[in-house]
Amino acid sequence: MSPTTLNEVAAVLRPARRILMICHIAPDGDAIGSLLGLGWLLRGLPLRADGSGAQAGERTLALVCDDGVPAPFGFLPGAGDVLTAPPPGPWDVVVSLDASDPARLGRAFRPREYGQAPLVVIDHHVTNVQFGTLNWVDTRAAATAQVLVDLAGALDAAIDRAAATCLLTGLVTDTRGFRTSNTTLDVMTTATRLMQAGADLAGITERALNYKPYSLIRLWGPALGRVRLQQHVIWTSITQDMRAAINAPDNGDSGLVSFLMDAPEANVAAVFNEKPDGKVEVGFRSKPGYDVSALALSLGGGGHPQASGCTIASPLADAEARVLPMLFAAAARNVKREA
Ligand SMILES: [Mn+2]
Repeated sequence: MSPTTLNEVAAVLRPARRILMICHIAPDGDAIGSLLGLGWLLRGLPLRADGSGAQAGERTLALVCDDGVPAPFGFLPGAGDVLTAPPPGPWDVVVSLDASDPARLGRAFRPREYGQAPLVVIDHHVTNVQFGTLNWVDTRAAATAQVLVDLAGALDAAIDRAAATCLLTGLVTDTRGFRTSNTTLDVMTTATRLMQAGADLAGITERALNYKPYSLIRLWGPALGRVRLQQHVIWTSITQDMRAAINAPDNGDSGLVSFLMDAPEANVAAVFNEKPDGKVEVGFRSKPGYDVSALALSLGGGGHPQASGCTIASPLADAEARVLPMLFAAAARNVKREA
């Protein structure tokens, strides 16, 4: 199978009347921003009569995320339209956004219901397993939102203010405010285009990136109290007891693992987050030159060299015992120096 081109993806999407779009579970700003952003691009794209006698008319779009829209992204245009389960088909096309494998789509992914509809995978994760009929996976892109700006060009779709706001949110959150090592000139050029289209960079940064509710700031207290540094690995954990003690919601660590990675003594950072079902969600970060994507993949997760994650179905202490040796190995191996 030859690699998919952006024009092939555009050719499949352009005539489609009924489109189901799904982003990954535990969604971040790029997942939600890409889901909503593609929705706005397609709403603004005229649906022409296709010569088969069918009338030109409105597209039917369904935007789905198993876990809904997290609070920091509730301000995005169209956030209220996101469904937590797909409505009945049939669909002309199903699109997966920002997900490296089908398990990341959760219960929303129901391939047996798709019939002949092609599955279009649009992503930027180096760990993507190419599970679509068409796979447009651009690993040079800093965000799926950036890939969608390229797709807008191939579709000849106008980027209105709503689309630009959603897509810039994806870029801002995945690059932590244009600070990650994959923040290239292309990223900045794309961001400039989105600002020219009306997206408010400062507003997006404030609402989507800096968002830290009081309950989560309080949770950082006990989490930072047990932080450890060993062999250039910095890590901590968040237990259900800690959350219960301060009534903190079960929605991640809101950037704690990125904060830990700011320590100059560390090459690799991790936060072990105990979930209500007893499983442990682990977030990984690394300094440029170190790679946490391979270990996340080997643990059933995925991500990027500098940011990845996985879920481990064992108690917290067992999860730490299993993962820490892998972190020590990753922190000892400078992939840039070896290349
Ligand atoms: Mn992403």
